[in-house]
Amino acid sequence: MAGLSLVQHIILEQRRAPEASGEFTLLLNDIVSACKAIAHEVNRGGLAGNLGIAGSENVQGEVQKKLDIITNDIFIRSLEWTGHLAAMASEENDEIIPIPAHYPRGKYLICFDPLDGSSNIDINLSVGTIFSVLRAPDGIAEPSEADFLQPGTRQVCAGFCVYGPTTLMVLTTGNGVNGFTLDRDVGEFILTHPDMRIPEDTAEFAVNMSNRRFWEEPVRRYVDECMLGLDGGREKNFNMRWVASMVAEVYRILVRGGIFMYPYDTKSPGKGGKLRLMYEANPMSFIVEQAGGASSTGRERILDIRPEHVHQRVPVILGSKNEVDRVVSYHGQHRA
Ligand code: P6P
Repeated sequence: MAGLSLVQHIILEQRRAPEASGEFTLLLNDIVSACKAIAHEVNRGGLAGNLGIAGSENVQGEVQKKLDIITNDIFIRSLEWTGHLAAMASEENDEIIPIPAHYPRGKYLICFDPLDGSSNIDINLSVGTIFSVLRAPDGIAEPSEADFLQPGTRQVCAGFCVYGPTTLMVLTTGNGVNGFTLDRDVGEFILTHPDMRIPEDTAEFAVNMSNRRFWEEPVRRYVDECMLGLDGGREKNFNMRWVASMVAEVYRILVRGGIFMYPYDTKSPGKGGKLRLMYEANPMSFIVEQAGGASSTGRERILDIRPEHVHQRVPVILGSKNEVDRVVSYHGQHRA
């Protein structure tokens, strides 16, 4: 019920799972603490000298912002000592992050993007943290990359924190999706958006139109029809949004519906897409499906993909079910 703190909500959920050991609850609490610390650094911005580039590149070959590094360190330091994780994987780290030998290990793995949309930092637009929790294989003291390569259907939890006008945590553990707003006066996330549901229909699409010439035909057809609306055979006119921050786009879709696309494009053909499967597409797909939406590459359900490496990229088409289904049907027709 609305007004519960996130911790209270997690504990009540734990009580519904009689086999729960409580370790997962403690891990979630540690993730929440990390996101609170990140929210503080993001909101400090220029006051703490946190803006601008760090003068380095990450494994993706992307220029790192100072806050990319700061938030990555916060997430790792907040979780490595807790004894709930067997290893971590971060967008900012090429290799799997082991738990230091002097800390106990736990039974979970976490994949995370510490600051998604960080190109928005210097222009004061919303950014966020995305995380995905998997079970570590039993009896593995030092998990390797291969132990992370589980399909998205094996996630035990997925969530994101969006640092915007308010700081909001969205969470699913497989029993629906709940949104929590950070009450800075008491330092707690409070349940403000219980049981979030995505409307099956929408009149709002989100895509980076500057890539149109690089898309495959089914995506071009779908977007062109949205642009034409009633003049192009669709039953309504459409509106468009593009924030260049996936957390902000997905949150908007959870609140009022919509379709978000970062489809395959020939701009970087070898990459297989822009967004990363393990710590962007999979957690967001778990959340979207739990809220009644759909998430596909255009050719397959994202949660069914068997990962090949931890930084793998995939095309992403997610949001209101009937619109995602339409894009998928166009891919099928195009193949025929
Ligand atoms: P573009 C942010 O870098 C991100 O990974 C997503 O959050 C966002 O949706 C997308 O890339 C923006 O990409 O090419 O429009 O800058």
